[in-house]
Amino acid sequence: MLNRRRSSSSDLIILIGCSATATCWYGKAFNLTQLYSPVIMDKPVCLIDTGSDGKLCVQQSALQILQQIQQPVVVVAVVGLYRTGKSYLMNRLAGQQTGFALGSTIESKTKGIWMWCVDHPTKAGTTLVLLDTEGLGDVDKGDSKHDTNIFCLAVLLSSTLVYNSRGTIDNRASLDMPDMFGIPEQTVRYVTELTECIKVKSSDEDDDDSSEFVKFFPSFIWAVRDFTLERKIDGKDATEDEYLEFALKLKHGTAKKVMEYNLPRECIQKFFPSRTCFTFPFPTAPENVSRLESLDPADLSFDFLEVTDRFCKFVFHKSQVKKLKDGITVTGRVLGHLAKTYVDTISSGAVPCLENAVIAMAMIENESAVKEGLEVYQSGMEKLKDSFPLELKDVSSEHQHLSNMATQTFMKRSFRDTDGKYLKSLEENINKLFDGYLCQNEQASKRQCEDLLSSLSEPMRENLKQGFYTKPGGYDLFCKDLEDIVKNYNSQANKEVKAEEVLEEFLKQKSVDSKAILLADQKLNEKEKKIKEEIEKAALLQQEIKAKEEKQRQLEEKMEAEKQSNEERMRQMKVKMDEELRLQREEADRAMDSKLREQAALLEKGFKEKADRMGQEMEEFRRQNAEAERNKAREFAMMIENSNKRHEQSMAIMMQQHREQMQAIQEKNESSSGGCCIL
Ligand SMILES: Nc1nc2c(ncn2[C@@H]2O[C@H](COP(=O)(O)OP(=O)(O)O)[C@@H](O)[C@H]2O)c(=O)[nH]1
Ligand SMILES: [Mg+2]
Repeated sequence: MLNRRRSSSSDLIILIGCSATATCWYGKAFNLTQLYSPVIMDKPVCLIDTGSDGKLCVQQSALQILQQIQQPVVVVAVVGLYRTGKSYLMNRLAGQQTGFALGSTIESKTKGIWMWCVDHPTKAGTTLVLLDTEGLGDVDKGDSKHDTNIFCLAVLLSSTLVYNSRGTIDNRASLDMPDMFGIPEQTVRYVTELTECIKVKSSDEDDDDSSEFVKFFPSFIWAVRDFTLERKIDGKDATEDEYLEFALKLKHGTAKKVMEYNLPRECIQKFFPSRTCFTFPFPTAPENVSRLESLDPADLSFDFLEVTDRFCKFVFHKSQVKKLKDGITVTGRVLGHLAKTYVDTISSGAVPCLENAVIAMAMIENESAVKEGLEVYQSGMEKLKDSFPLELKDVSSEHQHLSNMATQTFMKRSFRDTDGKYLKSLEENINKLFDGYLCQNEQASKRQCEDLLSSLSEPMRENLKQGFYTKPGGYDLFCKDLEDIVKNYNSQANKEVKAEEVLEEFLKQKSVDSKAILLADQKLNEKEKKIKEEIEKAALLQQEIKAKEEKQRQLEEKMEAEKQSNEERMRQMKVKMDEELRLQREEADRAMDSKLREQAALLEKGFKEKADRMGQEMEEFRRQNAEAERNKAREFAMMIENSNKRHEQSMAIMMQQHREQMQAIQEKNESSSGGCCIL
């Protein structure tokens, strides 16, 4: 782990590593508050590698790191030919001199995809994930499919893709056919191959759905290294971005050569929602260039430092948090799952599909969201359990509070729970737990009430043992003692959930003694005994009714708590639904803006036919967006309806119990009034 401290004399930030002192040369990009936040990794690790079977595989240790990152991630991936300074540039973004291994021989160092997670220097609460890829077109590998896969994964996993190339658009090329970023045309095919390597929807297997790429593709930065020419177009100075647009300019005509020339350019324009260019001058004297990482910043060219600084600032300020289809934010944890899903798909020979990835992510995340929600509920209730027995209203209100918190926790992590399956699972599990806690509270209450009665009736037990009540007038004495016990008990246990039930049981037990005492009491004649017996029976029944009524009241209280929890759940679901719809709309608007810009550019440059095609694409886009919104709204409405139905059903069950109890009470009442001559 690194220690960071601020240099006292200047704005430079000194990063002290375990092996060397590294200077953060974009110094001012940091501010003090971020200085002391923890650095996640002190060096990069391999994220995606080639296994012994020659297939791509994800490194478990890297997944474990991502698993711990709960923050949203900005993912910057670099791609391009091998040995073009990609790793060096990524180290700059990490604010370090060393980190990703640089190749100083002809053999490229980076294999597969390497990852470095650092605190985002400007976006608090966000992690910057840097992905350095193995260079494309390494002749030694002789496996172009492998290159395509690496390129494809970089596109799929990043929110900003840095397309790195060395060399310039030479004079000859720039006047006539600028070669693509100085990269041989054969490497540009990776972009055109994306249409076959990435699917948006799983359903239209053979359809080309690349017109939708722009919705989820990363923004695009072209980094041209060792750019030694003046940036001039038609003799006029051009900005870096103008230069990029110039390089991407399409040619008129339908000849095969023109089409081949246009295709990758069209793909870049169509697929990537935004494009920017940085032209880096030669970094230092030629004899130093192979040991760039060990050079003092003072030995680097001022212009090179200036562009690098501007590049880093641009990435820090403009790179967005990685989003999944439908605008869902990607955290480190989700990025790990995403990498695994895509790599597994590619290794199995299938084509990665954005829609399927979202479904897979949603499944993993929603299951975890249920677990997290339950943990919140359970840990809160476990704490409450220490103070059992409690009044029902106290248990219920804490249940409601924790259930709301659990729903909030669930909502924070879950997404695309369109049929409410996971929310339902959370609800059912919480209710199961709640029933369990209610039961434990009742047992604790029962124990407490029984203990109380046991201690209050201790003298009576002693009297019974001694035969104290076995004498004329003994029954009245017994009744008096019993009355005192009940009075005392009621004053001490009246708030206990089990108070009435335990008392009912106690009185039933005592009625055995009472009957014997009454029978033996010679002070009373037969008629008086009969009357007393009936009075006692009526009192017992009264207690039974009281206990049943209390149970019924408690059921109603539970029903009310359930009703309120359900209302709160539905409210939170509605908020979530609106948020997801908003994100979906935002994503559609962004894509539409990008298409409108492309269309305007095509029209301006006289490509009417292409512009018309784009117009049709947009029409189709609008239709799809509207349909997607309608579907989402319908799915949510159905979910809420199902949830309400579920709630109504459980209410109906409770009401049925309620009715049965009432009936039982009524029947008791009728039979007792029929049998009792004195009431
Ligand atoms: N000429 C030149 N060399 C560079 C530049 N950046 C890095 N290098 C050197 O190029 C070699 C390969 O760099 P590296 O970052 O490993 O390239 P990668 O294979 O694309 O990752 C190293 O010796 C670096 O010192 C640059 O902008 N221009
Ligand atoms: Mg490298």
